[in-house]
Amino acid sequence: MKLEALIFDVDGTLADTERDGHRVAFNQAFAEAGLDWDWSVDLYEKLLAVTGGKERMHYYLDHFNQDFPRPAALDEFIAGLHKSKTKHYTELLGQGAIPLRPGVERLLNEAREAGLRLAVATTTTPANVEALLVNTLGPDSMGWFEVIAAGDIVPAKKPAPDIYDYALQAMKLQPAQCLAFEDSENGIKSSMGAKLTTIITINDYTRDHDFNEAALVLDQFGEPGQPFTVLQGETEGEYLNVELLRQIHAKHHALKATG
Ligand code: XBP
Ligand code: MG
Repeated sequence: MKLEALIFDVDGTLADTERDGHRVAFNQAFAEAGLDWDWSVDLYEKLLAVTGGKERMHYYLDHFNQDFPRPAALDEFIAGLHKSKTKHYTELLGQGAIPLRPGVERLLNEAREAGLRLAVATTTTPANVEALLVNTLGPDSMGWFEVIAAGDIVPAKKPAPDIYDYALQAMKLQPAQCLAFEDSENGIKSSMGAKLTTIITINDYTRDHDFNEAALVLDQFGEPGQPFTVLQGETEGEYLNVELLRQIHAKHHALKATG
């Protein structure tokens, strides 16, 4: 089967958004609401076990702040905080706080030139995807992606496969026609659940995650003169480009066919 499309996770994969973006915005929303909740870099690593900002706040209360007197309408309270967090997050990105990771812009451009179809599959809120893309790649970049599957569009967030299944269905593609790009264990559980060959680029929060099922684990996409380091699997080349992606895709499917 021919490689037709690339499906990208956003947070951690396209950009290192968690520590200096989402985490900071959560803390700004908490302070603005008069709460003394403070999500440190270390605590946030534990909280990342749960995807989705609203879900993450529930998890925080259940496991790390059980004494907090919960309002009767807890879901509405959390939804209000989350709305404020999204406002702070998109403002941060509007200030150019978070760049794309190395090789991301180049690879997206090369893929477009080669006629590969592009999609996003993420648990983050749609406004956050737009803020990242528009502020790093320009106002037209939302249109580069045929499908932006994001946030509450499916009720079951990663590690459930639903968000990838949604993107595949919207593009009318089989998983074997695509490659997925992820950075985390919840992410690869989701993409592999949707039967997608997955390439991982790790970051500081995810370097110790289990990526056993990945086709390849790299430290970054890489750039000419700034090669990636291969952490798991085998590949040629120094940076991800369309030719290398086609090779990885073909090799993986040949391996699968021989069992
Ligand atoms: C990303 C997430 C998101 C962001 C916060 O995970 O879990 O929840 O941390 O975004 P992935 P929201 O990269 O696996 O998609 O607050 O908008 O949910
Ligand atoms: Mg991610």
